Amino acid sequence: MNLTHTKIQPFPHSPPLTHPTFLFSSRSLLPFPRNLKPAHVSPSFLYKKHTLLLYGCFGVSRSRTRSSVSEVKAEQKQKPLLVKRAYPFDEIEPKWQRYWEQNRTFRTPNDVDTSKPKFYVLDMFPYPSGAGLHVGHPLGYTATDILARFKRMQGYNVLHPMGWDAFGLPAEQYAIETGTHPKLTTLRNINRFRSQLKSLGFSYDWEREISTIEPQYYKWTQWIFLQLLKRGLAYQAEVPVNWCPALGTVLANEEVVDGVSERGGHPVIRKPMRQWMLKITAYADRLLEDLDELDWPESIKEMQKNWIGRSEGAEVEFCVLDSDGRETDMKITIYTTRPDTIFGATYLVVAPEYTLLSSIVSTEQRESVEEYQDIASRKSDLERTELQKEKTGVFSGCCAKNPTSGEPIPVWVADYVLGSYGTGAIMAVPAHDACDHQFASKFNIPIKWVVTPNNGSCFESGKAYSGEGIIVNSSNLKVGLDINGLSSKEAAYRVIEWAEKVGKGKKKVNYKLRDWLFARQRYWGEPIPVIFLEDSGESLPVLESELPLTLPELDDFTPSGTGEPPLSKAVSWVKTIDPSSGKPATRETNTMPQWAGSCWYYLRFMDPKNSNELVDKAKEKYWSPVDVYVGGAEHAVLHLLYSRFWHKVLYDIGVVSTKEPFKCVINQGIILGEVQYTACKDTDGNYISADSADDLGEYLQENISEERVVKSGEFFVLKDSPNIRLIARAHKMSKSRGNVVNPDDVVSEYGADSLRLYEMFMGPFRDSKTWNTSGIEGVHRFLGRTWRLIVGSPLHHGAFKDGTLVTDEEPTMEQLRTLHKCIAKVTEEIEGTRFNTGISAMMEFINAAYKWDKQPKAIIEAFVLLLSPYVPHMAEEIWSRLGHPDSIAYEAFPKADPAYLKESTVVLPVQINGKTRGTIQVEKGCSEEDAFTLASQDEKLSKYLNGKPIKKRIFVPGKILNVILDRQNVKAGSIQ
Ligand code: ANZ
Repeated sequence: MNLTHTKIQPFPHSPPLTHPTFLFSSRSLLPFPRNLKPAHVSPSFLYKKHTLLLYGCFGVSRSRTRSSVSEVKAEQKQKPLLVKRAYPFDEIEPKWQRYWEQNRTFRTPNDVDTSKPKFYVLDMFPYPSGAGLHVGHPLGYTATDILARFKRMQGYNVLHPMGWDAFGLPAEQYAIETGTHPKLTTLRNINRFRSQLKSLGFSYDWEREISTIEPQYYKWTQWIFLQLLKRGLAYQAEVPVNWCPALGTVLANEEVVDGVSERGGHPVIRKPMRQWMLKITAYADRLLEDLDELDWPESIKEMQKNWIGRSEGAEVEFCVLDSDGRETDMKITIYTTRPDTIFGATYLVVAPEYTLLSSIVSTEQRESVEEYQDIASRKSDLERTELQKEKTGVFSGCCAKNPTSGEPIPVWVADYVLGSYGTGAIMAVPAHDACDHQFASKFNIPIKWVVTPNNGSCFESGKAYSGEGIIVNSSNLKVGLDINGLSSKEAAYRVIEWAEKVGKGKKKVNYKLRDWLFARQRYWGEPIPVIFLEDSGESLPVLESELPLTLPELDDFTPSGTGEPPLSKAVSWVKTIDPSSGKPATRETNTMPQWAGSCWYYLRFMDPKNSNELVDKAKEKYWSPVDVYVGGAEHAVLHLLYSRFWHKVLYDIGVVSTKEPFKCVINQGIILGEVQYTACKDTDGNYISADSADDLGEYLQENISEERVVKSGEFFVLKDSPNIRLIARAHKMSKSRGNVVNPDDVVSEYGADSLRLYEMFMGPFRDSKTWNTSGIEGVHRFLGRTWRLIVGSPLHHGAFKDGTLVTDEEPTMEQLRTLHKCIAKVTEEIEGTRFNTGISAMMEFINAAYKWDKQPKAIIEAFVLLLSPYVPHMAEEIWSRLGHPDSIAYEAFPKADPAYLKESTVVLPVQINGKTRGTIQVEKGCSEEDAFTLASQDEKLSKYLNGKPIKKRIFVPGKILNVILDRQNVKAGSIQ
């Protein structure tokens, strides 16, 4: 059992959970070759496995932890409400939302004053799923909203839009099941999402709302496709897809689990089909190089680098031998990153789909090879390349010649080599590669050591040594190559030089990045604007003037059963005429993948209604790039890589002015469900402590209700058996676990401001955190306290007062200092996106203010301004009660005055005749005379000074006061 110890301080003194550790297995991102690296972790996989396991826990009130707010509600029907409405959020929130809407408060005008600085802050726009908003959504959205509001108050022109990534599979699947048009389902979901977002008070400019399914939007998605086509960056190719014969449809990778369809469990095979591809590989180097200048999380940059997977090596030709061992004209070209090991290549492997395979395979071996190819076609690349999987393969019946050693070596067919990487063929060096070693050991192929470790250590028998070192057993004077004694690096260089000289190979850079498969056999996507002439089959682009090419209406969304996309059923739409030749033609029936619309939406927000251009040049120049882009880590690779690719193409054709679309990307952590407790039991049903369960080998688990749990030190234990430690676990929220928290419920019970503030206070923005009902009660109480401080306590019958309690008094020095300290901290923390610690500073302010007998208006006003990006409804309400007729949204954010930040007094050591006799507290600019007077009045020091003749005073301002007494005139012993 893998348990993680996490020390966490309880809420609310400090934000909970700082560095959680997740349990996940790694898997490769791409169909990788053999050297799977641990960094290759699929982000989506991370999310699937999101479970947080801990002994110690955080912020969990013993009395209240429930799996959902609805459950809390159900319980509250039986018992009186624990938390009363701390302030009238249910009245003020809808009131201010209406105000903002009616006054178009957050509209960013088309003609902004471009002499002012700009701030473009963007959320990754959501797919409007049928489930509505999840509490995970407001986490990122609140953060961007705080930034947007903060920057507006600092005088920036802010662009803060929202839209919908609205094409997608679920709506189409729902359409197949129910016959409801995907557009209807999608629009319904959009409406729900929009009203949920509005209920949270986000300051989006709703007049810029866009949706990828609107023809006026996808007109430009299609236009970009035509530009790619024009430049040879879109092309057609036969590509293997996941074909499910039983369902008669092509499936997306995520719809295939362990070789069968996710729905129905039918076998899925890989079948070549005509597809549209985008040549992202042409941009591989630029996508890699330009990463360096981005202010993105290092982890994302690393994932993108791994995904692009640049490797330097060589291609070398191995000559195929006939059955008599004579050289033929056929060559097998391999790709290797270790040319230094070439003398150790004791066999070749070609992928089952290697194009030349059928021409080299011997008659005797043909049947077994074909059988093997068939089995391999049913496996995913991932299954094939798993390091732990036992290697399989068949002999092709033919041999090739190692060009360096001159020895004949067998050619095998094995699925651990992929047809899609390098050349689809490798030289296998079993002494120095783990996969080759496993394979050679299984099939009794010779293993030849050609690299010795630099440290002189011996090889571990039964294992490959894959490191670099000094070359041995690598000389053949007949071919003019001797690399013995060289380092791996020098040897690799020498081998490439030799291969180039004798015409048997060359240096080669390879990328793992593949061209982007851009066609889907689906209805609910953007039509690809291409037609095919009926007579010649030639493909032609639809004229730009004919865009948008709209999606035809369809009643039957079921797959055709032949692999033809559903759009082929729209017969009258499919049949068309080529406008330039007048010849009959048919339309492309594949549609674009969901990634297409999200590749460039950030540009459209700059100019959403433009019908002549994708985006107006001047507007693009002003608003680009996006300054802060916030979203989930699951988009670390695909979305962010695809949009960078399109952006670079648009840059090359002069549509955009920056090389990169997103200056700064931030991933918010995910929110896990409430903590659940489990006890371990032995097979007789006795409880055993979680820390000793592993020793048992086999044990049972039982869920424990929170009432039976108590915290003991860092751990959770059974209340009635404190020696039994429990496992405390937080899982990803999911319907099946019943731990989903619905934001609507939280808003109706505590208000949107409480939800916003809680999500920001849960912990560091980028970390994952667990939901905790008592935590939201905590922030709600804080808001209630704030309200009571400024407005006053509720009247005895529960109603809330009008007006405020502030006074017109001049603030005291202490009040000014407290305020300016808070301003400085809140400003610094918003700028550093450390929202949780900014909130702590505001909580400290309120604690301090409760000790004052008067609340001067000047102080409270500034505080309300600080609060407003976080809890805008409450801030607007108090602001208007303070006598301001306009919204708080464009008021200047307070600036901390350094004069109030400095500590004003210093502790000054006082020496008498060179000996420190005490200290005095003085104002910073205090004069020598004042310091001396204070010292003479000090109880301790006075007895040394009073009435004594003074010879000299040495005063260093702020540092020391030294008094030298006139010893001749002092009676002996009087001052010792
Ligand atoms: C011989 C060798 C010896 C290799 C050795 C490695 C270690 P990266 O760095 O990922 O580019 N390879 C090449 N093409 C492959 C394919 N289509 N399927 C599976 N494996 C393939 O990896 C390049 C290395 O992966 C190449 O270097 C090749 O094995 C293997 F001690 O060649 B090497």
